Amino acid sequence: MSCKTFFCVDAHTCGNPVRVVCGGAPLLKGANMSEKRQHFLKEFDWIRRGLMFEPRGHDMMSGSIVFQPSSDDYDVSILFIETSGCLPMCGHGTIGTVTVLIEKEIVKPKKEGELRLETPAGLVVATYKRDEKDRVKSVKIVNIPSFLHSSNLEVESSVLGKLSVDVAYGGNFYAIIDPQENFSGIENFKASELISMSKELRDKLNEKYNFVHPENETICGLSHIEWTGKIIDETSTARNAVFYGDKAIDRSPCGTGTSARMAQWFSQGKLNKGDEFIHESFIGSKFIGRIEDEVQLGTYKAIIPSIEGWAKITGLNTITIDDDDPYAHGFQV
Ligand code: PYC
Repeated sequence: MSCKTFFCVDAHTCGNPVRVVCGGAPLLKGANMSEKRQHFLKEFDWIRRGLMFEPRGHDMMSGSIVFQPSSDDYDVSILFIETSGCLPMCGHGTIGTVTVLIEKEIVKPKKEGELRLETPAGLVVATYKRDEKDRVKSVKIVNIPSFLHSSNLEVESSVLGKLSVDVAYGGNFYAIIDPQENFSGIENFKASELISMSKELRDKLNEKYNFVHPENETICGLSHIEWTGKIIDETSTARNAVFYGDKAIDRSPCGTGTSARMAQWFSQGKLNKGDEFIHESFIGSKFIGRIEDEVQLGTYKAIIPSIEGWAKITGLNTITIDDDDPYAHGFQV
């Protein structure tokens, strides 16, 4: 019998959970976080399932495991864990992780106000501001190059009928479904209805098309569906409801989903370098996005997006995974 202990700080970013594993991480092999992610998936995925699935987690659970950096170029390395797997990049997860690492003094930044993060998708630079109580007030992350992968792909929904979707990359591949003849916008749907329609569309799009990152073939497959619709607050630019895992709608505006959507708008000429993009989530929480730069990524005209948001710590959580427990490695219903 063996019992493993994980020292976690639980938080949420704009309403979406982030469980940050600060102690108990396995030793991973690999020259960088992308290679270490492959090693984790092969040998240690039970840790993700145990910490994310019921009975220790839930459908929306998401988080990160913190590692020593692979090189002096970084302050810290991060592996993202979620109900769906190990994402190459997670925006709300990064904002929550930075808040935890700074507020709980788990990592001492080389430069005050900045953390250089090694993620499986590449370098992400985070800057943070403190409030008068010295807590982290907000975190801005400069994300990896994001691009529109394809436009107007056709997919048939058994509920809605024929849909036209764009696919964009912002750290994960997103099918963006904007209002159109057969879809009137997220304001007319419950979260449970969006969830029940999303999985079919993701499966069909992955069956029909190939989504592979031009520089890293381990980043492949469409993982998220980003439904859009009318804003609630008139100061916002746009609103979304992002489906992930098997049953989750992101409570935050989704950092990688916001990056993907900014890349889509950039390609459509609706957003330029320097423009701000205030993105509202399904529950009305907000991220401030911005196009920091334009770059070429293979054949794609990409953007470097930044995302700014806030997170709050909700508690300290020492979690055990005991082989003796029939649900040691979690379950999904
Ligand atoms: O914020 O990038 C994000 C994210 C991905 C999945 C859920 N949130």
